[in-house]
Amino acid sequence: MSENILGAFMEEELVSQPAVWQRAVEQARAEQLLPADGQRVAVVGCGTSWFMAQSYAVARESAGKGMTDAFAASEAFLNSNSPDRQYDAVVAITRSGTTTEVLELLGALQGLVPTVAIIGDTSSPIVGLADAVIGLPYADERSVVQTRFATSALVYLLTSLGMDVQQAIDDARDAVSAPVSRELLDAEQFTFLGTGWTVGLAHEAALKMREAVQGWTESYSAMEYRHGPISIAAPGRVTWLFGDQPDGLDKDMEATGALYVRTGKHPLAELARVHKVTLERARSRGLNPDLPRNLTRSVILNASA
Ligand code: F1P
Repeated sequence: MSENILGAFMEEELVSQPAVWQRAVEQARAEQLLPADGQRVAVVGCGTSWFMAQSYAVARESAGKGMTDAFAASEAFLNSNSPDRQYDAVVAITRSGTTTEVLELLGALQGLVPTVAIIGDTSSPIVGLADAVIGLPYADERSVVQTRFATSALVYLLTSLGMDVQQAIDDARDAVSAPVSRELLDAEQFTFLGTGWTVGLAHEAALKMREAVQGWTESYSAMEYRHGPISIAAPGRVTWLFGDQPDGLDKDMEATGALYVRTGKHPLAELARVHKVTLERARSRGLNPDLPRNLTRSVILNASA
């Protein structure tokens, strides 16, 4: 692999997702490091990791495993600053293990509430801060833009809830190898939609294209989309649904003239397909998603990353 090829790391990492997800499934089945069923859990992270936290939180609570809330680490209302809002455990998601807001939060929670960190870099400082560590070093990445760590962390977490992700793995094999159509490459704007646990995936897809393509993207819950944002849909633009469609949305989309993408494939595989589209859109604009503008692998405040 040549480092001169734009997004060479991102390509290798996104294509490896089906195989890496399989490893995450096996690891999740072999470990029991997450909070027990019934516990009140807060899940935290920043950026991509926050969106994975959102997906997990909805999936856990929907599966009847206990109250689960997701917070951006910088905006978390946890035991230390809100005595009325008591959590039994906090789960932190971070690829780097060096993100300042996550480290500060776990530091503040030490001795107050049990914490579990799900991480990519198993030599990072978060290892000394969290009470338990779930390491996914085989999913760690060299590209600044995250693909497989985030999705593998979510695969691990969903598997821990008893969700079977085999369909995602099967669908993703096609998703990461299928060619990207000219219409998707040239589209002016993308809006991503989800329902339930896939809303977090929609937010992540939109972030990916902002980071790597510097493009105009939006993301909503599919029901909320009709409360205003659908005005943005127009010919030459794309609206992409992850998972179930609310009644009548296809008819509403037809009237807009936008390209409506709704494949019926597993939502995680659809996110992997967005990764591929993102890579090709970045390349077609001469951008390197391994090194996006104004972004580092980890946001370390008051220091250079
Ligand atoms: C979180 C994050 C990423 C973002 C970029 C900077 O990192 O904000 O979401 O894409 O890579 O860092 P982490 O805490 O998961 O390492």
